[in-house]
Amino acid sequence: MLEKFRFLTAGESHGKCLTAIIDGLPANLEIDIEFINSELKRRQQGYGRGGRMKIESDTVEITSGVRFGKTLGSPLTLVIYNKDFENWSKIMSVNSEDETSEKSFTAYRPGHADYAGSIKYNQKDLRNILERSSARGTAAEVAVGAVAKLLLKHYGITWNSNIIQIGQGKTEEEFHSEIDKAKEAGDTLGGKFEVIFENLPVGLGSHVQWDRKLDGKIAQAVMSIPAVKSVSFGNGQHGYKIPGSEFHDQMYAENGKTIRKTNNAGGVEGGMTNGEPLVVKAVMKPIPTLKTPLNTVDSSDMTETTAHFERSDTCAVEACAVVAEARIACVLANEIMLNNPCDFV
Ligand code: EPS
Repeated sequence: MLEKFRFLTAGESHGKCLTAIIDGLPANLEIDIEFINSELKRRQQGYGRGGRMKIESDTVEITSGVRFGKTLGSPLTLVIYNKDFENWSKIMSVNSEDETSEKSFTAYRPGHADYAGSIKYNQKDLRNILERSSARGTAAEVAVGAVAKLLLKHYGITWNSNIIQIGQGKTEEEFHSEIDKAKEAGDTLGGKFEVIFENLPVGLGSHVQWDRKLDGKIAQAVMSIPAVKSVSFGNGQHGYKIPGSEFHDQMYAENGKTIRKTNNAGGVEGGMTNGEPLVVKAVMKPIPTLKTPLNTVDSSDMTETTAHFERSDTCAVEACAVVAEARIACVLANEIMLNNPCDFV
């Protein structure tokens, strides 16, 4: 189906820059660059991030679609420069005369895109897969999501996210000690988080066609974040444990309004928002680049070896929640624009 708010991103992890083009924004939307930059900063933070975040201080440059602080309705282009590129300019050069085997690697990292990507794209140097499969690309998505959030904010929609669990830890103190322990062991940790959007109108999405169902669209958007392995809505993950009489959110009338006392559906029924908070939960697996390397195969000679290690994070669940906010904001902005009879705000 034809979507309205669409975007594509481009850029390698150690390339010159990340770029995103957004199409389908309304005209006259105020673009607060400081807000976009503050979202980029949130993505860089969180206990357990690695060395790259000490190098970068992500900020955005807008090169099209905005004039005098407001959108024109034309495609909006966002650029984030990689500071680390100055250390990689030869290795990531676009020119054939610079070709080098420096920083090439051939030992697959289990859990990453290296194996399938190298076969699919017929690449001997696994760096040619790593560079685009790296979670660095999520910086561009967070910038796009920040623009989507500005549209949602215009309509009074609010959001937040919480970390539910990291390893065995359920409190912030425990998150930190779990991450410290993993770091010391040269290991990595995943976690579970939730993202909540409130004040959404009833009826975003639709029950009439499978590819218009909002929960399906959001699941795709969140599941495709690097390392996310599970997405659910409300109490959906536990839906097999309790009978329908307890699971479904019963309705009551209060001052001419329909109200609920529970939100096990997570704000979506029949593929549409139902006016309750949208609650999306997701699990991020541990990052697959480990200092204590896993058993693997070297693709150059098919011998058994241990996986390539490259600077990485011990835990990036906090950043992942920020990325999920951004991805969901884009899906919601699209639904708002599909329902919008005009191309301006
Ligand atoms: C990341 C940038 C990357 C990694 C990390 C996330 O930069 P570098 O490879 O230069 O350290 O730190 O990506 C991964 C761990 C991964 O497996 O993709 C970022 O900007 O978030």
